[in-house]
Amino acid sequence: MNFKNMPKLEDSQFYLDKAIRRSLKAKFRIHIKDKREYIKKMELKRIGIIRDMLFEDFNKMLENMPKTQELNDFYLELINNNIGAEKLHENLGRISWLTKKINQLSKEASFKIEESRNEKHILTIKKGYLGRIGSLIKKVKVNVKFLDEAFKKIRNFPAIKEMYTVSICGMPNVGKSTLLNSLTGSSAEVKNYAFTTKGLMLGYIKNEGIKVQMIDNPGTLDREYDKMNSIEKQAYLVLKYLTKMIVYIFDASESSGYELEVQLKHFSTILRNFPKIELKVMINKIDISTGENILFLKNRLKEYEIMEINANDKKTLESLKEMIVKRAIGASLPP
Ligand SMILES: Nc1nc2c(ncn2[C@@H]2O[C@H](COP(=O)(O)OP(=O)(O)O)[C@@H](O)[C@H]2O)c(=O)[nH]1
Ligand SMILES: [Mg+2]
Repeated sequence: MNFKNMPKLEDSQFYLDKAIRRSLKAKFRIHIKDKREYIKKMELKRIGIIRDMLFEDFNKMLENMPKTQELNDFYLELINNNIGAEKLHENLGRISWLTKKINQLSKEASFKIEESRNEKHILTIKKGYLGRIGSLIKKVKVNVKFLDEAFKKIRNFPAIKEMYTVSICGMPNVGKSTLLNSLTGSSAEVKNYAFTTKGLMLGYIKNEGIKVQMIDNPGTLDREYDKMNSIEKQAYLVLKYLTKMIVYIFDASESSGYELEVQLKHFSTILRNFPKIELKVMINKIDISTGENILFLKNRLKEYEIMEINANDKKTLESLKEMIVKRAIGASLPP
């Protein structure tokens, strides 16, 4: 899902002003001699323009919103947490109601103008029409504002795809981003998705006809879900709903600033929260680590499959890459 095209919205009055301005520029190609006939045709034309323009602008707000059925659990929960699914639905409903109301009022006004035999009366009908439309537009002001805020949040959702997904986890500065870049190569779409610099980064491994999604997952899971900020929530939900394999990174050099014991504690938190996800353990930064530190980690992590790597050195990553691709191919085969 890519939400980058969700529109930025203006104040609701902006759309009405724009429509009225455009309607005042309406012209006829043919000359209409009779004054009453001219006014009638002109006002009918203007109402048509106002109706069409308003419909287009407000309907766009509805059309750009992905339908609930099209969204997976990950995005549904993001919406629920960041915006509120029910509130979003309510506000979209108001806009839908508005578009119907505009249609109905335009039809009624046009009908009355068609029937009218008097110029002054035509202009009175038009004035009444604009008055009613104006008060409708005022009524949806809060809804448009709400949707603008909601769309802004949705635009910042990460554009995660449905495919075999690997989360790279570990404490800050252990080498997650470096590994992502080395594994997914220069052709990968590695993007920073957040409004803060701590967003989720994505990359793709393409190999033997299979594509794997790699996510640099900054989640530290060191607080309750409700207390997490929006990026931490995204990171958590990626693990909860989308991750098929966790590649956990240890920094054996402790140059990240985190002692081995602290990293082991974090590791066990991830394990405890997501015991069912397949797990691979990387001992990183072996180029600048002491043999003692590497041995210490290996002893403490005996029951796991461990690889020793230097995230900057692609040669040390070959078997990791091979293993990921193999697992993704395995997952794509029917059971
Ligand atoms: N020497 C060495 N430095 C590394 C290695 N992996 C990462 N780094 C460095 O560690 C720092 C933090 O790496 P980064 O990928 O940003 O960590 P992240 O916060 O986990 O994403 C950077 O300066 C990297 O260049 C490694 O295997 N060896
Ligand atoms: Mg990073």
